[in-house]
Amino acid sequence: MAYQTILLDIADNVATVTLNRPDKLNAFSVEMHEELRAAIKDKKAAKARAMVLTGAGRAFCAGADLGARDLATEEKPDLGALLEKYYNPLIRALRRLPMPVIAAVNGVAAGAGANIAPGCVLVFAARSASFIQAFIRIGLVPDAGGTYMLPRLIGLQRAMGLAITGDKIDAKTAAQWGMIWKCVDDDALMDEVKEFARHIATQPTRSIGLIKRALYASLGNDLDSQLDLERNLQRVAGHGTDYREGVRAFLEKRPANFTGA
Ligand code: T3D
Repeated sequence: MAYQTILLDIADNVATVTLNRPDKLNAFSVEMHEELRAAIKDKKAAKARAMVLTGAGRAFCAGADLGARDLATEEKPDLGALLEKYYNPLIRALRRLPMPVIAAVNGVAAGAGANIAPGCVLVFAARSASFIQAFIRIGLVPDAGGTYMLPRLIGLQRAMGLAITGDKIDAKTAAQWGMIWKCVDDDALMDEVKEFARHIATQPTRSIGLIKRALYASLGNDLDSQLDLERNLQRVAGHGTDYREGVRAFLEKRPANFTGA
C-alpha cells in the first residue's frame, strides 16, 4: 500500500512507522488514522518482531488535526464518535499487538499525541521533546487512554495537574516522573531506539507479548487473579520453542538463538 501521511520501513525485523505530516506537527487527519491502522495490520509489518513509532520533522504528534472540523457549521460535533472510530481502536491495537511497539518521541507530543506515546510498551524521548495534555486548552478532556495511563504511570496528583493546567513537561521530567522509559540526547534518539528495537527483535517475541498481557492486566487485577493469569501465561510460554532454546543455551553456555515462537 502506498501511504500519503505515514512512512513504513521494515528492516532487521523492525517495522518503523513515521507519522508524516510535519507541516501540521503530525496532527491526526482521518487519512493518517486509516493509514496507521493499515500499517499496524500490514502483513509484512506483522512479521517483524518489534515496531518503532516516531514522527517526521520537529514534532512527534500534535493530536487531532484541529483544522479538519468546521465548527461554524457543526452545531453539536460528536467527538465521542471520533474517539470510538479512530482513537480507541488505535490504543487497543497498540496494546493488543503481540510485538512490542516502542515510541521514539522526537519532539513535541500534544493532545492525543501525548497519550499515544504511553500507549506503546516503552517510550524513549529526545531531550528537547515535550509532553502537553493540550486538551484543556481547547475545552476538552484527555483522551487516547490518557486518563487511564497517566495516573497509573505518574500518580493522581501529577496526572491531575497536567490535565487541568495543560502545562508542558520536558522529556527529562517525564523520565524522572516515570512517564517514559528514557530521555536521550536529540542526536542519539533514533540510533539508540533502532539499536534497542533490533535487539528486542532478537528476543523471545512471544514471551514479550505475554508479558504485555500480564503487566497491563495487573493494573486492574487483584493478586489472586494476577497469580491465576501468570499461571496461564507461563503455561503458554512453556510450550514455546524459545523456552526450550533458552534453557538449552543456558546449559550449553552459549547465546540463545530465539525465533520468537
Ligand atoms: O476537534 C477534534 O477533532 C477533537 C479532538 C480530540 C483529540 C485531541 O487530540 S485534542 C488536542 C488537539 N491538539 C492540540 O490542541 C495541540 C495544538 N497544537 C499546539 O498547541 C501547538 O501547535 C504545539 C504546542 C503542539 C506546538 O506549538 P509550536 O509553537 O511549536 O508550533 P505551532 O506554530 O503552534 O504549530 C506549527 C504548525 O502546526 C502550525 O501551522 P502553520 O501556522 O505553520 O500553518 C499549526 O497550526 C500546526 N498545528 C499544530 N498542531 C496542530 C496543527 N494543525 C492542526 N491541528 C493541530 N493539532
